[in-house]
Amino acid sequence: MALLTALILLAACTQFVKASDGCGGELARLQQQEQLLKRQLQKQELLLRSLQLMTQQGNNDAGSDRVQDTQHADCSQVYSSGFKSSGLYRIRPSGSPSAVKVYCDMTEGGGWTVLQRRVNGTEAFNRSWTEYKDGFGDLNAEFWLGNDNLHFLTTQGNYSVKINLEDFDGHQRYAEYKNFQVANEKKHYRLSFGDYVGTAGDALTGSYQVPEVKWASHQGMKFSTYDQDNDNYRGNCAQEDKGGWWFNKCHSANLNGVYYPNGHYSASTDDGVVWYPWRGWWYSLKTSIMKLRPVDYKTRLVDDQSLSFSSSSLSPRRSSVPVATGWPDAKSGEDIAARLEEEMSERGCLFLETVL
Ligand SMILES: *[C@@H]1O[C@H](CO)[C@@H](O)[C@H](O)[C@H]1NC(C)=O
Ligand SMILES: *[C@@H]1O[C@H](CO)[C@@H](O)[C@H](O)[C@H]1NC(C)=O
Ligand SMILES: *[C@@H]1O[C@H](CO)[C@@H](O)[C@H](O)[C@H]1NC(C)=O
Ligand SMILES: [Ca+2]
Repeated sequence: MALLTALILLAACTQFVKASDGCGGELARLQQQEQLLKRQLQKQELLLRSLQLMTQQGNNDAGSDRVQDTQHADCSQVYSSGFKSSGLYRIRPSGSPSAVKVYCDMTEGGGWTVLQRRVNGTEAFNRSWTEYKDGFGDLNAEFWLGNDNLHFLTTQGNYSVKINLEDFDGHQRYAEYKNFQVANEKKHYRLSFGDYVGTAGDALTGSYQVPEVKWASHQGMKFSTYDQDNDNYRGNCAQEDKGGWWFNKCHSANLNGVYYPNGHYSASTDDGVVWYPWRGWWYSLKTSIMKLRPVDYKTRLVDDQSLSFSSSSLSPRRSSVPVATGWPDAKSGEDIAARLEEEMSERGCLFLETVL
C-alpha cells in the first residue's frame, strides 16, 4: 500500500520534472503527500506490531491442540499465515495420521521445518529403529524428527533440505540439496536427493573423490540402525558408527554420529558427527541443523520489514516488478529512483531528498 503511494509520488515527481516550472507550488503539494506517507507508514507499523503479537501467541499456543494449528502442512505454511517467530508449532503433513509438533526455523527467509539438531551432545543418537521411526529428543535442543514424519513431509511436495554446520572454531558452512525425499518404512526410508549447492562440500553424493562414489554415496541408501542393518557393508555401519543414518559402506557424512565435545577425536571407526568434505573423518562438528522447505518457496513481499522511503529502497527488494514509467528501460523502483535523482540534481531541485 505504502509502496503504491510511493510509486504514485514518483509519477507525480516525474511529471513535475518534465514540466519545467519552478519548484514552489509542487513543493507544497509534495509536502502534503509526505504527511500522507508518514500516516500510512504509522498504520503499517501498527499492522506489523499486531502481526508480531500474533506470532508470539502462536509460540505460546504451540503445545495446545487448537484446530487451526493443524491447518499447516509444514513450517512454510505456518510462516505464510503470519507466524514469523522461530519456535514450536503443530503441523499436519498430508498422509500423516495425526498432527506433529515441530520446531519451525523462521530465519534465513523463514518457513524451515527442522528435522535434526545437534548442539552440545545432551541427546544420545545411538538409538533403535523404532526410536528413529518415531523421533526422539527435545525439539528445543537436540532431536531427530522421526523417519515417518520425514517421509510424510518430503513426499507431500518437492522439498529442499538445508544443512547448517558449525565447527568448534565458529566457522559455518552449509549444504543444500533439492528434491530431498525419504521413502516409507516398507522401503526402509530410502533416501533420494537432487542437485547440491553450498559451501560445506557435497558429502551426500560422495563425488568429492570419484573412485569413492560407489561406497561413499548416500544416494538411494536405506536407513540403518544398530538393530536393523540395511547398509552395503558386510558389518553393521550403524552399530560401528553408533547412530542411525542412510549408510552405504559406510559414509561420507554421518550427522547422527557420536558427539565429541572437542572436534578432533580418535576412535576405532569414524563415528563422530562427520561431514567429510569439510573437516574430514576425524573431526566431529559442533553444530548440525537439518531443515526442510518447499523448493518453490518464495519469500513474500509482506515480509519486507525494511520497506522505507529512502530512494535506495523504493523497490520491493526481492522482486523486480516492472513499472510503467517515462523511462521504458527502467526495471524497478530502484532504477526509477536513481534516474529521478539524477534528473533532479541536474535541475538543482534537491527537495526530493527531504520528501523521500
Ligand atoms: C550404544 O552403543 C554401544 C556401542 O558403543 C552399544 O553396545 C549399545 O548397545 C548402544 N546402546 C544403545 C542404547 O543403543
Ligand atoms: C544443550 O543445549 C540445550 C539447548 O540449548 C540446553 O537446553 C541444554 O541445557 C544444553 N545442555 C548442556 C549440557 O549444555
Ligand atoms: C521436483 O522438481 C524437480 C525439478 O526441479 C523435478 O525434476 C522432480 O521430478 C520433482 N519431484 C517431484 C517428486 O515432484
Ligand atoms: Ca551390513
